[in-house]
Amino acid sequence: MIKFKKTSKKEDDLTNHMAQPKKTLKKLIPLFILLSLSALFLFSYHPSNLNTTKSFSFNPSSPLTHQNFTFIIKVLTFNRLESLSRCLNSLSKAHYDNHVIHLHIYIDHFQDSPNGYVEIDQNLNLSNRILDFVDGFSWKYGEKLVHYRTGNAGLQAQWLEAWWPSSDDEFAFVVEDDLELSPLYFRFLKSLIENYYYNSSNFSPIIYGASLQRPRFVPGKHGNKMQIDDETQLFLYQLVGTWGQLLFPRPWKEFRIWYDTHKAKGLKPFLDGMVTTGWYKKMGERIWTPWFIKFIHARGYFNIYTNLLHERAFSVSHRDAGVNYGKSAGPDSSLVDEKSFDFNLLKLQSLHSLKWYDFCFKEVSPSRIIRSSGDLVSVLHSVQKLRTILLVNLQQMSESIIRNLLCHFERLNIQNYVLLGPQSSFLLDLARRGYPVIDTDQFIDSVRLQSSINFEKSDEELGKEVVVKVHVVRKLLELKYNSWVVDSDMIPLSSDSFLDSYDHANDFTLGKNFKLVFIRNSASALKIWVDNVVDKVVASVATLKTRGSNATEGNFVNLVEKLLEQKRTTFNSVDETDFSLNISYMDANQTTSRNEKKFAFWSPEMGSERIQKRLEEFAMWVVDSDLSCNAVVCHPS
Ligand SMILES: *[C@@H]1O[C@H](CO)[C@@H](O)[C@H](O)[C@H]1NC(C)=O
Ligand SMILES: *[C@@H]1O[C@H](CO)[C@@H](O)[C@H](O)[C@H]1NC(C)=O
Ligand SMILES: *[C@@H]1O[C@H](CO)[C@@H](O)[C@H](O)[C@H]1NC(C)=O
Ligand SMILES: *[C@@H]1O[C@H](CO)[C@@H](O)[C@H](O)[C@H]1NC(C)=O
Ligand SMILES: *[C@@H]1O[C@H](CO)[C@@H](O)[C@H](O)[C@H]1NC(C)=O
Ligand SMILES: CC(=O)N[C@H]1CO[C@H](CO)[C@@H](O)[C@@H]1O
Repeated sequence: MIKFKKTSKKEDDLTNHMAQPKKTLKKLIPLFILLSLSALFLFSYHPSNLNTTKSFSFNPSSPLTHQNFTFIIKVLTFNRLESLSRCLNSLSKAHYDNHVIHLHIYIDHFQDSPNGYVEIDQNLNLSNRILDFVDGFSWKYGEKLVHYRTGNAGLQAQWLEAWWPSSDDEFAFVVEDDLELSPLYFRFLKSLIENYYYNSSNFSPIIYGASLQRPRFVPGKHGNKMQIDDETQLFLYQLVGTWGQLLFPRPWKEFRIWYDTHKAKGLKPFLDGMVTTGWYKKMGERIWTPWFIKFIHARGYFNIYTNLLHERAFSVSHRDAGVNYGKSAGPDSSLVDEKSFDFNLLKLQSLHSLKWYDFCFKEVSPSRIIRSSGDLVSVLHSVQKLRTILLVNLQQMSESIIRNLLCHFERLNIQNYVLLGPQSSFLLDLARRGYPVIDTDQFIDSVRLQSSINFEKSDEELGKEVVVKVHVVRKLLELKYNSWVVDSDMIPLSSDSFLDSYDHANDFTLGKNFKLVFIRNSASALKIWVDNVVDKVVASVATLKTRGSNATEGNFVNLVEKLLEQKRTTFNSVDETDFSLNISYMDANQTTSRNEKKFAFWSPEMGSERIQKRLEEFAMWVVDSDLSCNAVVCHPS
């Protein structure tokens, strides 16, 4: 039993970044089988009907004027009476300011004892003492509910089965028994809920809760050190913090459903590049966080954290001997107390002014949506260092292909791009996840104010796309950036695929095959662009209808090419097949040396399914069934 229990130390490593314990797996295997059996057993009963005792120990006549949202503390405990006692006492000493607070205590059952009756008796005695203590514990702030299991559930089931929100106004605060809470913790959580949940100007559906622990761990391999400036009291981070985690109702429900779907289909929460995936491979279903992390990664959700300095936090873990540690590791942080901390000085800034960090602890900038050329300037600063910008057109490509492309950018550390597409929930989702986007519909409106552009219905999308590209390139030239203009029917094969390696005799380089344009930043290019291209391209798009709409004819490269020819401006013409893989016909087996190639591309006629199949053959399909990247790749920043 002890052997098994120690394994749950992994869970705490999530927050503690301690060296992984070197427990031999051999010893664990029989226990694992036992666990699987007990999991099966658990599956067949409905936990809320059994072993549940309810007691209402608060005085109903007390003034409950502040009752608004429902707040439930979920204490998860097992076999540490002293820890549980310290934990519950700290909870009962906190300030609740007349808010009704429910306390639900989940007591896991001991496991089968291989060492016979002596051990069984010890376990039974301990369980009885814990039940006696919990029964005698008075909770005056709301309902107390005790759930005593009939078999060992383990941490995963303890967490996952602890809560199904009964409304969007119900919040769960999950507390493992070796935690101790600051008397101020609830005041803090209440103000978070009021400010970031009920204040609609700060609400975001992608915030799943708040962790009260001191943040310490970065799960992405080779991720950044956790460095936060002293002025930052609150920030957003994707990682769950299991030492005092407040959960918001909707994301938790979504998670439970997502978990069911994936579990039932035999999918695993593997996410390459994450330390936690290694834990899952060793620990399997005994831990729950790899599942939650995978879900959060797929959805692009965030958690609120505090940075209170001097190693302080509203919740600390004592890392007690017993379940998680061979011997007590002592508290991980110090508790915020009323004397040393002025709660009134805590600033809850607006959501958009907080800093956001991903699993690599790299800062992400959600909601960079460019609606006019004026919006470009600040975004350009945030995406690049090399004075070269990639404009990636998303039009006419399926969502899965685009998400796959973005994962390649992430792997290759290509950051100097802006995505361009029509207004859609997909585009907004990309922006929300931190990708910079140009909303062509709004951008075109900002251009229309300056000149009169009107398209026939049939040319509308194409026309907008071309006109927006023309205007964006102009702005880039004015700001002295080189531009690449590409569609999303290609994949770069190396980090420097987009580095400028072309003949510098000409400012313009046009590709014949897959709509690739490179425009070098120069005074002459800007002059040509300003004098000729903008108006002419707009005019040619507008007259497309007279020649019949034709995607090939109307595309950006062709239009630029025609105009440069008209103006007798020389340009480089490159054949992309010289430095690319055409995966439409190439066999993955025949590929001699992928390393020398810059891009992979395919014919636009191939349907999404065939493209995906081909990309899989070439090992270039790097998204999972949720269409999220199957790896987290951290690059030092
Ligand atoms: C368990 O408790 C009973 C009664 O309190 C006691 O007689 C017995 O010795 C205890 N067993 C162990 C193993 O502690
Ligand atoms: C809601 O949040 C906004 C932005 O932070 C803030 O200006 C406003 O005062 C808040 N409203 C309330 C009622 O707190
Ligand atoms: C579209 O343009 C291409 C190249 O200019 C031409 O070969 C093709 O026939 C055109 N298709 C239509 C439907 O006009
Ligand atoms: C790529 O391969 C497809 C299929 O063989 C072919 O139709 C297409 O012309 C090729 N593209 C280039 C640029 O070679
Ligand atoms: C490519 O190689 C794999 C493994 O060697 C083989 O199974 C497959 O049939 C080959 N594909 C083609 C098209 O030859
Ligand atoms: C459960 C409940 O009544 N919630 C309300 C609390 O107050 C906020 C803001 O005043 C409302 O939006 C909630 O509906």
